[in-house]
Formats: sequence, C-alpha cells, structure tokens
Amino acid sequence: MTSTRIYGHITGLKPGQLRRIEHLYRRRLPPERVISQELARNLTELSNEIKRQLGVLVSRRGSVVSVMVGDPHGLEIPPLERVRLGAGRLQGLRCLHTHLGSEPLSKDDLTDLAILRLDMMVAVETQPDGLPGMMHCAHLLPNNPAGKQWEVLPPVFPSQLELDFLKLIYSLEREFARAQGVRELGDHRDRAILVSVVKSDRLGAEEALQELTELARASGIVVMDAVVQLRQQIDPKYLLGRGKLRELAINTLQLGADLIVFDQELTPTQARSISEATDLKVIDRTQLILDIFAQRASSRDGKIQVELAQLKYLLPRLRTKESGLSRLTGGIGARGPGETTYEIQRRRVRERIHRLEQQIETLGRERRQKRAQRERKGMPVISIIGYTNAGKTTLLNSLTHSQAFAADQPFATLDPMSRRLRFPEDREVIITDTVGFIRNLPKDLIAAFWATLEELRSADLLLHVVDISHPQYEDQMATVEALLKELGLDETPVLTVFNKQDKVAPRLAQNLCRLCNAVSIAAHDPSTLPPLLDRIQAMLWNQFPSPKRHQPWEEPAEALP
Ligand SMILES: Nc1nc2c(ncn2[C@@H]2O[C@H](COP(=O)(O)OP(=O)(O)OP(=O)(O)O)[C@@H](O)[C@H]2O)c(=O)[nH]1
Ligand SMILES: [Mg+2]
Repeated sequence: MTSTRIYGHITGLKPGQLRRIEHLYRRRLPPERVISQELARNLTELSNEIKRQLGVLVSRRGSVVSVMVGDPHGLEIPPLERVRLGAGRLQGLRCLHTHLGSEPLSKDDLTDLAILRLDMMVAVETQPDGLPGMMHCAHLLPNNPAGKQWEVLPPVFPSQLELDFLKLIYSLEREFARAQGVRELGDHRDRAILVSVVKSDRLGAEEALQELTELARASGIVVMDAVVQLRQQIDPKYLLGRGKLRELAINTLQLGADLIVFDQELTPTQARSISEATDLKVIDRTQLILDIFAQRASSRDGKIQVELAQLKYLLPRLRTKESGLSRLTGGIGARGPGETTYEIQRRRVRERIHRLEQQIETLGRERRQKRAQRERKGMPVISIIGYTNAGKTTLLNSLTHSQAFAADQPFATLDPMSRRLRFPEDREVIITDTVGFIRNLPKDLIAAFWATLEELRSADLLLHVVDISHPQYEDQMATVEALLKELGLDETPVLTVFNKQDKVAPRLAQNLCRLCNAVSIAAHDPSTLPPLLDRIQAMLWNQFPSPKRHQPWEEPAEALP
C-alpha cells in the first residue's frame, strides 16, 4: 500500500497532527494479533487530542491499508476496493477504531461489519488521559440454530486479549464456505434470497413472494429464503432501511446466497446502490421475467421481442461505471448482452434497439397480411388467454391433438401457436394460444409482446382460462380483465372457462359457473370439453348445437402455415 491518504473529517487538524496520523500507515501488526498495545495507545492518544474518532483498516498480513478520521460520534469507512469476494469469504480487512467515551459497539459499527463483511469490528474506548480503555470486538457468525448474526466478545483491555485472530477468522470462513458446500459439484445455479418491501398489506406481499418464488424457479434460480419487509417509509436509495440491509447481507453470507431478487421494480440507482453496499448481484422482478423469456423464446419473433425488451431495460442502467455495471448486466448466469467499454456499449445498444424495432415492424406487416388473408377466407378466430399457468396450452393441445409444451411453471409458452379446429357442418375456426398474463406486467414487456398481443385484435372470441384451484384465482381474473381493458380488447366477446375443476369440489365449480356465466373443464381431460364446445358454437354462430353432434376433437388437427 503506497497511498497515505487520510480519509474523513480532517479539516481543522494541525499539520503536525496530520503527520502523526499519517504515520499510522507505517504500523504493522503480527498477523495473529487483533491489535497491539502500541497501536491501541497510538490511536487513543491521537483521538483524545483531536476529539474525533480515529480508525484504521488492517489487512490479514497486519498492514494498515486505510486511515480514517471521524467526528466525536462516528466514523465512515472509505469505499473499499471491490474485489469480488469468493463464496464464504470475508473481506480480509478488520476495522480498529476509537470511541471517545466508554461506549460499546454502535449500530453503525455492526452495520459496517455486516455489509462490508469485515473480518472484525473493534472499538477501543479512549480514557480521559488518552490511554486505551476497554476494547469491544465483534465478528460475523455462520448459520446457527439460534439465528444469531454476530458475536460480540466480552470487553477486555487491549493488552489482555488472548485470541488467535488468524485461527478464528479462517475457521469462520471454513464454516461460511460449508454453507456453500451443500451445492453439488457443477451446479452453477444462482442461489437467491427474495425480498419484498411494502408499506402495508403483509398478506399481499407474502402471496406476491409465492409467485416470485415460482418465477425464480422457472428461471433456474435456487431460492434460499424469502422475506417481507414492512416499512412506513421506503428508503429512496436502498428501498430497505440500513438495518435490514445489514441483516440481509449477513443472511446471504450465512446461507451461501449470491443473489437478491426484489419483488419491487428497482430504479437503476437503487439496484446499483444495493449491489454496491452488499457486494451481491441484485435484480428485480422485471429482470427475472425477462430472463425467463430469454430462456424460453425460440421463434424469430419471440427472440427479437425479448432482446428488445432486455435492451430497453438495460439502457438506463448503463449510466454507471463499468465495475458496477458488470454486476447488473451480468444478470443471472450472465445471459445479458456481452460487455465492452461503457460508452461503446451505450451506442451499440441504441443502434441495436433501432434495428430490432425495424425488424419487428417488418414482421408485424407480414403478420397483418396473413391475418387479412385469413379474414378474407372468413375463418373465425378464437384466442385462448389467461393468467400464466392457468392451462391455456393444455386446452389447445386437448382440443386440437397437439403437443405444444405445457408445464407447471410460469411462462411455459412464449411462442404461441395457432391451430385449426373443425366443428360440425364443415365449420372451421382458428384457435390460438397466447403468452400468459401476470400481475404488474412490466411496461417494457407489454411493449415487447405488443406484436403478439396485437393478434388478439382479430379474435372473434376470447376464451379466458382461469385456474380455479389457485388460491388467488379472483385476483388473477381481475389482472387479466384489467390488461384486456388496457389493450383495448374489452369489446371482444369473452367466455370465461374455469379450468382444473378436478382439483376443487364439484359444487364450487358449478356455483361459480352459474355466478359468472362460465363453463368449467379439466383441460387435460377431453371428456369434460363438450359443454365448452357447445358454448363456443353458440357464441360464434349464434345458434345452439345440432343434436347430431360429432366430437370435433376426433378430427385431425392441422397446423397452420
Ligand atoms: N389438475 C389439472 N392440471 C391441469 C389442468 N390443466 C392444466 N393443468 C396443468 O397446469 C400446468 C400449466 O398448464 P399449461 O397448459 O402449461 O398452462 P398455460 O396457461 O399454457 O401456462 P403458460 O403458458 O406458462 O402461461 C401444467 O402442469 C398442466 O398439466 C387441469 O384441468 N387439471
Ligand atoms: Mg402455455
């Protein structure tokens, strides 16, 4: 360490004092000692003279790497060089500083210990004569049954401390690393703690976290923990309060997590501040959904739309220096766009966005032509819509003998397909699947999928598939209805289809159907579908089905070009 800069409140100090403070950089400690009597005395004497707190950061080798001056009540640790800490590793620095009176470690001391993952936080009391008084030490704790986050050692005089510092730190690190060790070899999945910060409505937040957990799983993240934070006032910088951020930092260390996922949309600045304060990857729900979309999109359309949405999300977040950027743009498993220098990146992103928008425009034109052809043939269009995971694709598969990918996870479908469905009397319709809806669908995503959703405009009938076995099915229905309105589709006739009837009491399904003028089905079971088909016919052709009905799904389905 060649720098001899003194950080903090140095105004008003005399040149002689500054020189003596600067000399602290020359101090060396035996690596196995937390502090030496000489250094303690040096610190308290100077501190007593200037009536401000005084501190040093010491490396494991025992050299002083930073010297900082505080005010009478506190001390600020300068920004640390951001070396990405390995799994289960502490910072490799301890903070030794003075307190002017006889006071134990403060809240801020413990916050710094946690957030900066310091090896140890030490405060030495300054006696009126300038000699060192009691010394207070604290270190972080690995995951333990009592849920303790740190250990504060009994106060002693610096000369009395019998502790092998290196032995303690290395055994702590081994235990932290063991938390990571649960990970199987070759498992590179991110391990995350999910966080929701709300002013009230704890229940709503818990339910939202359930959904966030599903989203996280769908994107290949291992969820280690999920926490709701109630806050009267949302901290503009960190969203959470400092104290909670501290707990979170320790939690991630104890659980071996490397990612925090927020249910709330983070501003670029918030994401950056939290990431810098905790040295963890930080993403929000939007980014998570984008990530799932990026993994799932397989058609050309889908890929272009997802990339566009990702880049639009990224652009305002590129204002930072590259160091912070890498953690944000790296996203999950670094699936984001590659990294070059920051300026070039911004320009390229803008160019790429422009090109993608042009491509989408062209593709949209092609789609409109196709739709016009279809309309000329006079084929009615039915679109299956609904909350994600409601069973839309399963229904399409059952109706048309198709094998489109359906699975118990959000956003299984990203590239919806269309099929022909034949009714009696040689009537044919086109039936299309859609991307699932979700609450708080981020604006960028609506825009990205506008092209697909635009298809819905030509629908003659919307089948709104609802999973009635879901505890929040009413909220989900409301979300879908609100989105339809937002998309200007509230004029199109809608038939509500209560799905997964096999998972609820028959009476419930029947009552709900009567109440909502709906049909109930079990999408995977074709024998439950005739009433639905009858209703579709009635709505499309304004007639009741002919008595001599044959089963439409016995006809071979045809894929559309
Ligand atoms: N028990 C039961 N499960 C069903 C029923 N219909 C669908 N499922 C299951 O629900 C899950 C979701 O089905 P999908 O058809 O993928 O749902 P989706 O609405 O297309 O979902 P996304 O495309 O992901 O938005 C799958 O595991 C299906 O097997 C049903 O009637 N009963
Ligand atoms: Mg689907």
